[in-house]
Amino acid sequence: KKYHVAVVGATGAVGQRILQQLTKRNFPIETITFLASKRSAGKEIQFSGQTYVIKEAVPEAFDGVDFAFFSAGGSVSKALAPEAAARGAIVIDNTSAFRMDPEVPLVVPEVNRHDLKQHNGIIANPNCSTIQMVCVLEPLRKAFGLKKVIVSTYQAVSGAGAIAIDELKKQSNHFENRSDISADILPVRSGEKHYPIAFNAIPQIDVFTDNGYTYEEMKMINETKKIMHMPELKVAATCVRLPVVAGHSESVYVETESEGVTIEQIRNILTEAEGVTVMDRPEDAVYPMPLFAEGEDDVFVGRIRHDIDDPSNLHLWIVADNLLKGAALNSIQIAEAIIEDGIR
Ligand code: A2P
Ligand code: 11C
Repeated sequence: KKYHVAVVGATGAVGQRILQQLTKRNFPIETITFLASKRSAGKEIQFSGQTYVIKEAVPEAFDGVDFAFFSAGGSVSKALAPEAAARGAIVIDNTSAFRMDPEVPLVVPEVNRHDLKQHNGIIANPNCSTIQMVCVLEPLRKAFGLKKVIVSTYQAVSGAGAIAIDELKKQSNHFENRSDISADILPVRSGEKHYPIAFNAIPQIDVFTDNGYTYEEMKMINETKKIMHMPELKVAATCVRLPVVAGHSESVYVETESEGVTIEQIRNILTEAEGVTVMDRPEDAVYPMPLFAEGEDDVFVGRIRHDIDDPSNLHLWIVADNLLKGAALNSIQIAEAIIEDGIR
């Protein structure tokens, strides 16, 4: 069987990766529609060697669509995802619009594929930094139980969209005058203050919430508990933007329920885990890095160490392509799981 597919935000950083993944994974497409804002309507887009015309994303565009992949920002999803679902499409939404809605499954197939069965037309794709972390936490939970997770992230500019990649590119030419580079996008495009990202590290991703954490940090905290069905899990996060184009990195501290775990055990468990590649040979300077994770499907984990003071606890370094496993690939895997499991 083949399906009618729509891609909303087809011209964006994630949208472009969705097109790549649909082709690469040979997704069973009968017809495909490319949707974006009014600005792009009428422009041409290439897909699988053919030229298509982009249309404006309006409710009627979803008539007859089976799968609608959304990555055009939260407000577009809020307005149009229910319209698409009402027309019979299964929406796979890459924004934060519906993630914490109890009626909407929030899914990483390697972790909670079974939640797909509960969908009411909309399925949420988690935040990129959450996805790569839970892929590694879930096998550890199964083996040892988890009490607490403390994560610090080192995130790529592509998480903030194609426009942030352009800004890093421009600023990167200014090595000599780096203390007064002008900036328009980061940390938050709609915000009042902007800082250069080239030659810098910005400890703010998304806006601040009332408790002093940013939304990005609260997404990691709340989404992890929901995906893993562990409301009791203690999670803390600090999210930082770096001048990296693609690939988020994370330093993760994990408190397990076990009395003591061996590094060999951890490496074996993670080697067996679906979608995870262990890259951990410190003696040969082998560990995950974003430059080499870019374009790869898997989540890479390395620098696996004990807490020096407590052998139940671990330090890990986790890296993945935020636009692939963190977004486009996970979305396509959700659609594939729906088909395989006979949910559509
Ligand atoms: P457009 O190219 O027409 O602006 P990114 O995450 O890289 O910033 O990309 C955002 C994506 O969301 C783009 O494809 C953009 O299309 C799309 N988009 C932005 N606003 C709207 C809108 N109001 N309706 C539909 N798509 C939108
Ligand atoms: C970033 N994680 O790196 C964000 C991008 O909720 O889907 C993804 C935002 C989201 O800026």
